[in-house]
Amino acid sequence: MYTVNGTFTSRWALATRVLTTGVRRSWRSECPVRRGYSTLDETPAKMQQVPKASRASSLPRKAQFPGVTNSYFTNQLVITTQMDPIATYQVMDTDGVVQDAGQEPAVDQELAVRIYREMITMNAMDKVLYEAQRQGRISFYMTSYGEEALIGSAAALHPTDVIFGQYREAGALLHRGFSLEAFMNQCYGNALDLGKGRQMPVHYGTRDLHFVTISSTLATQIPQASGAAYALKLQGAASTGDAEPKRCVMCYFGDGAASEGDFHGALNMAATMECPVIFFCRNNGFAISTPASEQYKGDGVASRGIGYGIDTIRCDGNDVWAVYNATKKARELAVGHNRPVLIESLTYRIGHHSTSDDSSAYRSKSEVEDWKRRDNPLTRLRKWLEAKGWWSPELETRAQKDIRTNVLKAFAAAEKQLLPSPQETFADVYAAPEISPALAEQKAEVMGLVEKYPDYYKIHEFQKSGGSQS
Ligand SMILES: Cc1ncc(C[n+]2csc(CCOP(=O)(O)OP(=O)(O)O)c2C)c(N)n1
Ligand SMILES: [Mg+2]
Repeated sequence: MYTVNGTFTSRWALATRVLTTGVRRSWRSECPVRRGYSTLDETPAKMQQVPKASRASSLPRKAQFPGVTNSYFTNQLVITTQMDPIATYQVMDTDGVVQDAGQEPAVDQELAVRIYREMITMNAMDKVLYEAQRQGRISFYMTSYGEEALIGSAAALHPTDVIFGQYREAGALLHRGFSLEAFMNQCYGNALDLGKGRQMPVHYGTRDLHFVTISSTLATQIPQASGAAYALKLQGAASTGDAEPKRCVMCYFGDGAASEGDFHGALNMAATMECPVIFFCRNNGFAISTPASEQYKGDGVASRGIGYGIDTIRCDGNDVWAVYNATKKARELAVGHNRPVLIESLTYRIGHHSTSDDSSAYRSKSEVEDWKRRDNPLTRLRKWLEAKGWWSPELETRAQKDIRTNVLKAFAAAEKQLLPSPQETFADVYAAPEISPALAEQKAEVMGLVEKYPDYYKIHEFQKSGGSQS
C-alpha cells in the first residue's frame, strides 16, 4: 500500500505454500494497521501483546457501510496500487526432486505410473491426430503439449465430480477412462462418435464419465459450472444419507477465457451462493497470439479470486504433484464446506494454439525449445518415478512403443468407420421423440437434396439410416 506522495506505508500478502483464503479476513478486520507483520499467521498473537489502553486509542474507527463491512477509516489518502505477488506452490523442482518431504503426496506406484503413462499417451495421441489434420484426414485439432501435468488435477477428483472443460483438457478425460477409440471416433465425427459427428474435433463430451460437452464459445462453461455446482449443493442438502458420495464441479479454462465477462459473473455467483466448484485456470501464457503480458496488468488470474472473496491457490502447473495437492485441497474445501476455490496453474503452451495457428508468427522457436528442455512435466515425473525405483529406461522404451501402437490401432479403426447418417443432424434436438414441424420440413429438404446429388454429397461415406428421432 502506498500513500499519494509515494511513501511506502504497509504491505501484506500471504507467505508461500499457504492457501490464499478468505478465512483470514476475520482477523484482518480486527487489524487495520498491519505494519511489521510478515505473515498473517503470526499477527493475532502480536495483537494480543498490545496493551489494551493503547490499542483502544490507536485503533481507527470501523467504517460502517453496508457495501464493505471490514474497512476502517484513515486520515491518509491512500491509493492501493500493489500487493506482493501470490506465491506459486511447488512440490518438485524441474529435476523431479521433492523440496519438502512433507509435501510429497501419498500416491502409490500404481497411480503414479498410471498418470505418467497417460502423459505419454496424450503426447502420442497429439502427434498422430495433429499429423492426421495436416494430411487432411480430420478437419481440426488442438494439442496439449506442455500442459500434461493437468492430469494430476483429474487424479485428485472423485470420478463422479462433474467436469466442465474448455478444449485443452483431454488429459483429464483420458484419466477418467475415455478410451483411445472414443477420442478418435470424436475427432473423425464418425458413426461411433458419442456426439454423432455434430461437433468439431476435440469437443468431447460423455455423460457416463460426467464430462460436459465442450463448447467452442469461450468461457460459457464457467457460469454453467457455478450453476451446476449450485444444483449439486441443493441436491446434497436434500440427500438422505451417506449412500450418495458428495460431489463437486471442476471447471477448466484458460487465461484468455478469464478475460471474458462470463468468468467474473461465474466467480461472483459461486462466492455469494457458496457453490462447491473448483475453477481451474490453465495459465499457459497465451490466448492464441496474445501473450499474458498484453492480456492483463494485475497479478495473473489468481489475484482476481481474492477480489471475489474466493479461496485461491497458485501452483506450478508443470509439477504434477503440486497440481494434484492443490486440487485435493480445493476439493476438500468445495465438497466439505461448499467453498468455491480458484486454482491458477502456471504452465506454458508448447504447441501452436490449434491446427489453424502458426505460433512462429508471434513467438520465437528458441523460446519454445527452451521451455521444452528446461521445464518438461513428463521429465519431472519420470525422474521422480526413477528415483523411487518405479520406472526405468527399459520400461520407458516399452511404454513408448506399446502406447504408440495402441494409438495407431484406434486411429485406423476410427478411419474405417462410416460417417453418421445425415438424418442424425436433426436428432436429439428435443427431448420428445417427434421433431417439430419446422425441423421436419428442413429434414425433408436436406434428405431430398442428398438423394438427388449422391455423388456430390459422397453419400457412400455415410450410414444409410439413423436418427433417434423421426
Ligand atoms: C467468445 C469467444 N471469443 C473468441 C473466441 C476465439 N478463441 C478461441 S480460443 C481463444 C483463446 C483462448 O485462450 P485461453 O483461454 O488462454 O486458452 P488456451 O488456448 O491458451 O488453452 C480465442 C480467443 C471464441 N472461441 N469464443
Ligand atoms: Mg492460454
